[in-house]
Amino acid sequence: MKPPVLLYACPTVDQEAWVKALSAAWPGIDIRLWPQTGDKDEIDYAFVWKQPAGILSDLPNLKVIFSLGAGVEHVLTDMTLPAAIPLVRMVDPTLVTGMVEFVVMQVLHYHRSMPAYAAQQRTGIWKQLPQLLPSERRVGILGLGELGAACARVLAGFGFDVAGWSRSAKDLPGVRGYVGPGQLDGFLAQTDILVCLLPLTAQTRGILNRRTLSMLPRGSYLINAARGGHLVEDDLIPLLDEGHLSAATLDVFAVEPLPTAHPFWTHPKITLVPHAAALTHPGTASRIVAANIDRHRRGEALHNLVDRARGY
Ligand code: NDP
Ligand code: OXD
Repeated sequence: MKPPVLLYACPTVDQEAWVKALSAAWPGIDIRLWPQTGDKDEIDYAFVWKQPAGILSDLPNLKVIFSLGAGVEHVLTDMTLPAAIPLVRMVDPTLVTGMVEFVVMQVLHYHRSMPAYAAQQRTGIWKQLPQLLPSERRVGILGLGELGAACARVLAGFGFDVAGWSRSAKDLPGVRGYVGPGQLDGFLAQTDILVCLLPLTAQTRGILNRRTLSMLPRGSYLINAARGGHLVEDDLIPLLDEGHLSAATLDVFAVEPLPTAHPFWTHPKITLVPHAAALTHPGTASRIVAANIDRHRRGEALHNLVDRARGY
């Protein structure tokens, strides 16, 4: 069998590391770097991140689309995407570990009053603040999938009072489950630190807005490591300025890179990270893509298929 031909179409990602890793994962793979596609009839697979719209619609022998990321809204926004071609998202233990590290780091940062200590340091104040037990801090995670569930497990292991919200019911030890739109407000009302790890879909776009964030108890915290489209950006700063929210960590934004004049850059209660909560690692992820290509070529079922109707 001839080696697979893979179209690499990730214009905003450094291609050198990926070409090296994909070539190591599948020696002999024929990688075409978009826009240099060569003969389009030869392309079997596409590997994409924010690919320009339309570029996958005229590849007559395209068999599978692989997303570099766990989230796939960046692929699905292309209305010309061939409906019958399977779409596979990134599920990689390395990505999960990265997200767990990031979320736990931010939860601990707020739990242990680090913003308040930093403010005290700036003004030379020596004062010990009350130290809550983890069991006295309620962490609520929106989305209990690969990433949310892993974060929930580790936070529960620290002894936090953990709850999660998902579309279908879960049974995670030490994690109180809330399901569907009807239980969202109840979930929010009992959350001191809210972590968003939802996929961006028609149902979840704008879910972090003035109404929902106002349901959180006064003084709570927000960590958004999912997508910028989950947050109604104009609603956040008034809630921070009024003190309803104590602080927010934002890894993702409606427009990325975040425009230089955006008020989030300088707001004292916002910790800002450039979509780096969990980066897909070329080495491990390429092996996962290669294993899936292998499966497909053997006629076996693909792993991590996206349900296009659900949007994730
Ligand atoms: P999964 O698909 O594994 O999990 C998604 C979770 O969200 C599931 O528990 C699902 O519920 C729940 N969910 C989806 N829609 C709804 C809804 N309408 N109401 C309630 N719950 C809902 O995704 P991952 O955990 O792998 O990734 C989550 C997101 O994290 C990605 O889509 C991506 O946007 C973001 N991400 C961000 C990164 C970063 O660096 N900032 C890195 C990687 C991912 P159910 O289980 O019932 O289906
Ligand atoms: C992802 C991401 O979806 O990096 O994996 O945001």
